[in-house]
Amino acid sequence: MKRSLRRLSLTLLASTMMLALFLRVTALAGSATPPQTPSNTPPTADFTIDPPQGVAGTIFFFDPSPSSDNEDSLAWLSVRWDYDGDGVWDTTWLNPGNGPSWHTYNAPGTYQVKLEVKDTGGLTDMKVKTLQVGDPGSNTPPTARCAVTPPLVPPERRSPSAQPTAAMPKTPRRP
Ligand SMILES: [Ca+2]
Ligand SMILES: [Ca+2]
Repeated sequence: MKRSLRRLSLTLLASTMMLALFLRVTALAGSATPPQTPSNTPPTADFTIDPPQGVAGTIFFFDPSPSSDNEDSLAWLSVRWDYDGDGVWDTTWLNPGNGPSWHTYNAPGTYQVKLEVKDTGGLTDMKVKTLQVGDPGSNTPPTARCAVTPPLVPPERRSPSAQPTAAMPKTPRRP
């Protein structure tokens, strides 16, 4: 009888300890806050074209370095180009840290140059710029620039000696 009582008390003690342990673990699990994952924001695509306009055969340089991202530096971004705006990407994903890309156009026209930028989180942004490519054979009007040195002085400010002094021919009088 004593032994069975002792066994019962041991069992009760063990159960109590197990329950306490369970409650402790549950409380810890409930109070633990989920890890804070920083929210990613999409990049901002931007680029420059050098020269800003040209003719067929001109080598244009496209620089994506004005692009930016809040979380990734430029070297961590990926860029790709659609130079002629036909909806077909003309490059694979490139590292903008490698500098500008270049392209020439065989035919004159107005092209919608498209840049897509992707960050390491997979978020993207696009930028489109219009590029005028002229005909290398066509003649373009010159740009007129004029400068006068020294500046012209209005006639009323001229000195009398500067006036033309040619004498009027006298008409012979009739007798
Ligand atoms: Ca980002
Ligand atoms: Ca294309």
